[in-house]
Amino acid sequence: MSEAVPMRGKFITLEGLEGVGKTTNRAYVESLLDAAGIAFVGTREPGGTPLGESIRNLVLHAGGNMSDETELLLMAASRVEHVAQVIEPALQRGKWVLCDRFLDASIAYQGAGRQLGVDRVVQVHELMGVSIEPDLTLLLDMPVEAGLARMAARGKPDRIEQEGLGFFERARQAYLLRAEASPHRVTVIDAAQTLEQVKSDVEAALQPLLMTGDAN
Ligand code: T5A
Repeated sequence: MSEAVPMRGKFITLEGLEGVGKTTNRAYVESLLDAAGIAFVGTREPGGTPLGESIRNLVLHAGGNMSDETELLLMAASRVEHVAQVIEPALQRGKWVLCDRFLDASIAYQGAGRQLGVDRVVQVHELMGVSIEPDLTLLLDMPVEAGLARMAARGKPDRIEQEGLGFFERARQAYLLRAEASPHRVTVIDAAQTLEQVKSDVEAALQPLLMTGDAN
């Protein structure tokens, strides 16, 4: 007798600029999934696999110049490994995947921030066969300067955090355009509110998925 195929898991991503609270709210979403008895994998980009973590180190901390195109290809290479080795297998086993940043980040940072163009970013991923789309994206949004101020207390900025305001403003607008184009997938959350209010909005955004999802 053949084994029953598990219901495919749900794919949730957290997006937004530096300091908006992705890491803080990822921990909160994990606690909600735990409370609901849902088996999940928590992960991040760039990274999520041994090779991806090496790429993360390279792309965020490499000295000298790196071309914008190389930066895009490194982000995409990390993602290809991540989808093949972690995300897709987990979803197929019925686990949920909670990911700190995904393709929207490349569209915002490399497509708009670096001005490589959204189409080029999408094309690179299509060429590499990355077609998976999140079921829910929580876009934490707040004015750029306020987010950067939160990060300032944390010490030495990485290579991308050293960019100027114009870079982050372009990335923010690209994120908001993504949300406008896909309201069924992307929920924008005002990250400038108190943490309690942000968590409450995060929980409300997650509710519909929790109700339709299969607790494993
Ligand atoms: N990148 C990534 C690309 O360019 N292209 C890509 O395709 C991908 C995938 C990754 C870098 O790589 C770039 C983007 C990034 O530059 P990262 O570590 O994932 O780096 O991203 P960061 O944004 O740098 O992540 P951080 O952990 O640094 O920021 P978070 O997670 O948004 O913020 P968090 O949760 O650490 O909070 C920051 C501070 O604010 C406080 C927290 O306690 C913390 O001190 N805080 C609040 N304070 C008041 N009120 C609230 N509501 C608060 N929420 C959090």
